[in-house]
Formats: sequence, structure tokens, C-alpha cells
Amino acid sequence: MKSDAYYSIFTFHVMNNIAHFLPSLDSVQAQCYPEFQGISMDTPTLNKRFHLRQLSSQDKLAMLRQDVKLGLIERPRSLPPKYFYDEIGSKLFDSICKTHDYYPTRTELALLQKHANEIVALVNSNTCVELGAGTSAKSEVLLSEISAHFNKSKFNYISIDVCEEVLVETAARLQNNFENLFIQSIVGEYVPSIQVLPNFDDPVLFMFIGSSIGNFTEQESIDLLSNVAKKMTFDDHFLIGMDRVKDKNVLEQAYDDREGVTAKFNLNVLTVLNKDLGANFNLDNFSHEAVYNEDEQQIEMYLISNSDQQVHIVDLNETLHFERGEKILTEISRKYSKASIHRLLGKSGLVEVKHYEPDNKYFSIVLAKRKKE
Ligand code: AVJ
Repeated sequence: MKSDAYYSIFTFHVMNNIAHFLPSLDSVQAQCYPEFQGISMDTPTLNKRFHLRQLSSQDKLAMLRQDVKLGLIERPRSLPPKYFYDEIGSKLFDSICKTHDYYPTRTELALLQKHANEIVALVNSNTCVELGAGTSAKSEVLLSEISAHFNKSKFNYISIDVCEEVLVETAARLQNNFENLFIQSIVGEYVPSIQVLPNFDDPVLFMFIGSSIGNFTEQESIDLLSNVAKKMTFDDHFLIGMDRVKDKNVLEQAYDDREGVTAKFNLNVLTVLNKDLGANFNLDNFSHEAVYNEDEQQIEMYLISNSDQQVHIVDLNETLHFERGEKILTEISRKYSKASIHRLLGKSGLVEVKHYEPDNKYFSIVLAKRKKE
């Protein structure tokens, strides 16, 4: 319907107050996305409402090599979960969120819908910074509320994610939905991305929803949250979504859905290694497994070798020997109690302002502030 107009606004913009943090990258999108060529270059700067920044793209492959060396060659074998999210993996994750068995997404969405009004009034902030933004499906609830709260005056959304394709696609959708929205997307890992953020003049709402914090060990979580806390002023807020400890069967089914999407998602990481490192994993020779480790209060996802086999990785000049039944840990997803949430926030320099949970206590959304020393 409005596809031409739509692309003409889907270009770069640097807001005045955050102009210093991102160099002008007008040419980048034209290079990466040929379908936009000519448009971003022709549009007057004043209409530009989207800006994309790549952090350390040149190092990406080196990091993958390093992580695979550290994780796959040494035993017990493991891979960092961030490598799930190539374009296909990101789409598969989206499909997981729509399965019946994966309860977190719809539970958190319902919580956000219920409390968005109160949250937005409380934080009174027209700038959101979201870690692990993905398709922003849940954050859109808040963006919509913010837009209404400020009577459709300009507001800012800074989305951070490792998947560039999803960031770009999402920015287009959001700009179509909110003509007063200015977006800056950063393709990068959380901590380096947080470090390049400017100091904002107005109160900021930081967001880390979807329970992505669960992928990190206790110490890594503290490091990550502390990094955000250090960026925060005492007027800023931090909204964090965390999955709760619950019945083992419910948890295991959420990570081994009956439609088999999670299994595909898990196996896809091997496709990523085949593609990016010239490995020759045969996906039929591995199986998906998800177990809830009650002592550690975490789901552990594994890929299990179905047979004795060898896998060659051309880029690393390595041959891996897998025994039948041998496991690769591909993800942990930690589950929290109210007590462990308070502990984690406390150790990260944060204090809880509000705690939202549904009747079944399946999920928590916590609104926190920076702790005054
Ligand atoms: C995106 C990390 C929140 O741990 O629940 C879903 C990823 N893995 N199913 C989670 C995931 C398998 C998800 N997070």
C-alpha cells in the first residue's frame, strides 16, 4: 500500500542528543541492502529516522573460531548460545515463541500488556534502550504506550542485537507503526554495545526482557547487569524479564516442544558452523536434548552425538572425534525464584521498584533502579 513512502523514511537519522555517539553511516545500508539503494542517499537528512551501527563485524569470524576452539575441542564440549541467531536461527526462535509448549513469551507479553500503562507512567521516559531486541514484539507494547503517554511527540528506541537482519526488518516495521519514533540499532554483543552508549540527558528505560539473562552464569549476569547499572543515572529504570523456577516437566517441555521447533533451533547451530567455518556436521547424526538441572536451577540444552563419528572443520584445520552419546552443551537457561532475583539485583548495584508476576508465578518482570550507595 504505502511501500514507497515507507522505504523513503526507512533511512538513517541521528537524533540531536545522541548525535555524538554514532558516526554517520549513510552508505552502509545502501551497501548491505541493495533494495534500498538510492533512497537513503536521496532522502533529506531531516527525515531520516533510522541509524544502524555495526560493532566489530570484522572480528566476528575470529571470535567464532576462538569460541569453537575453546568450546568444541576441549571437553566437556560446549558452544555459546549467541551462535544460534543467524537469520535462520532467529526465525526459528520466533517460531519457538509461538509454540504451545514454550510458555515464556506469551506469559511475559500478557504481563507487559497488563502493566505497560503503569510502567510507562512510572518511568516517564521517552528513550528506550533494549538489549537483545530481536523482533521487538514484546517491547512494541511499551513503545506504543510511550507514544501515547507523550502525545505522539518524538521518542527514541535504541535496539541492540547480534542479528543485523532482524534489527533492520524490525526497524522498518516499527517506523511504519510509529511515525514519531527514532531508531538507532547496534549490531553487537551486549557489553561492548552498552559501552558505546552516550550519556542521555533525559531519563532512560533500559530493557532486558525475554529472560535472555538466563543464558548467562551467575557471575556473567552480575557483570552484565552491573555494566548497565553503571550507565544508569538515578532517574533511569531497568526492566528485566526473568523466567521462574517451576515444575520440571513444564520446563523440559518448553525446551523440547512437541512441534520439534526447539530441536531444529538447537541443531541449526551446527549449520552455522558448517557455513561459517567450513565444518561438515551431519545434522542427522545429532539429537536435541533439554534437561532441567534442579540443583543449578537451569535448563541445559545439549546436542548428542548419535554415533561414533568424526567431524572436520576446515577453517580450524581440526578433526573432532565424537563418541556415541557424547554431548555438546549449547545453552543454559537459568530459572529464578523471588529470592534469587533479589540477590542478583543486589549484587549488580540495582534495587527493585516493582515486581510483576502472573497468578501462576511462571514469570517475573522486574522494574529496577540504580542503587544509591
Ligand atoms: C532467548 C535465551 C530467552 O532461554 O528461553 C528458547 C532461548 N532456547 N528455547 C530461553 C531458547 C530454547 C531463550 N532465550
